[in-house]
Amino acid sequence: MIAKPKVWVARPLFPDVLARLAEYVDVQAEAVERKHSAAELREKLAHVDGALIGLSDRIDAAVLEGNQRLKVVANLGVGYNNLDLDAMSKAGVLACNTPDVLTETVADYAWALMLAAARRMGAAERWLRAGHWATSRMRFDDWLGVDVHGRTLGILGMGRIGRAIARRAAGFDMRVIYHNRSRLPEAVERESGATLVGKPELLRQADHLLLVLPFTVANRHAIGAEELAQMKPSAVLVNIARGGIVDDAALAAALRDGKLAAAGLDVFEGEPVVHPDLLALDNVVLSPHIASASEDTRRSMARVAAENVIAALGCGEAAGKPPTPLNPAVMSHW
Ligand code: 8YV
Repeated sequence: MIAKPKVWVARPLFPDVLARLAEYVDVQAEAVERKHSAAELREKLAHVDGALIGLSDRIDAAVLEGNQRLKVVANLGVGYNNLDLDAMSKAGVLACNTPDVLTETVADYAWALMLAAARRMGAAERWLRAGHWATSRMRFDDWLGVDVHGRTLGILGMGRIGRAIARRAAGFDMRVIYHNRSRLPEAVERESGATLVGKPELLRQADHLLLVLPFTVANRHAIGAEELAQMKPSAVLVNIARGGIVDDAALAAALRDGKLAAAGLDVFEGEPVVHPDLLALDNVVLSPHIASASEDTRRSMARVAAENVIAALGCGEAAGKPPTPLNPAVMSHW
């Protein structure tokens, strides 16, 4: 009997997804959630044919050096700044991510953060829970927030998630502007109801600025002190992309000094550690990188990752045809 391929699952995963993997492969699943060091990744990946990993697991040339066995790594997320695709291609390792299945859920969450930050929901809830409502005389002009409806929504980065965020703006009678590396095809622009503008225009005109950029070297601190200074003091900034896109210290300073009204942040530069200056502010809504975390979507992400590994290892109904490869050319050398 031919031995089943071996697959390492680096984070605890839904039992039904592990069972699906086990139909075809020998599964070694971690029971505890944690970040793995380069040395641990190197050791684990040396003895398996495939792996499902989290965003905190970084796969680069050093991790892959000398690895003759590994064929596929599936990232449990759409963003893949933790994967060095060049190094993976050179090592003949297929990289896969989880696009599409999370688009609408992440767009919903971007709106939740925008509304919560604009209407000061986090601070209001903390105030109520602390018992202040019952003991204070709340004034008619307390808790005034920023309107969302009828305002200008700016989107930096107009991929699948940016477009899903834009589509929702029609229900709020918003004008939508976006900035992107390249202009969207006319039909897509029409469907999103969005108009392309330069980055300075986007910063100056947006009442609500949503960051939906992939994290690349070029996008590091795409929003820093200089960019924040160009925004309206009444504006709201929302980041559901990657922490490093925003200079968190500069953002905290702008929020503290009244240069920006509020922010909603799901991602942070040094996450899971959050900049203490942000933690000290009341006009920022913070969440622990959960934009894709709905029951259905996290299950779908896990399933897509599993199907990629199964198919890449030549098993299952789609053998040889993983659904969402990032560097499919490597498969022609297998
Ligand atoms: C994470 C994300 O994958 O898809 C992405 O790029 O950032 C999220 O969906 C998720 O939080 C699991 O770590």
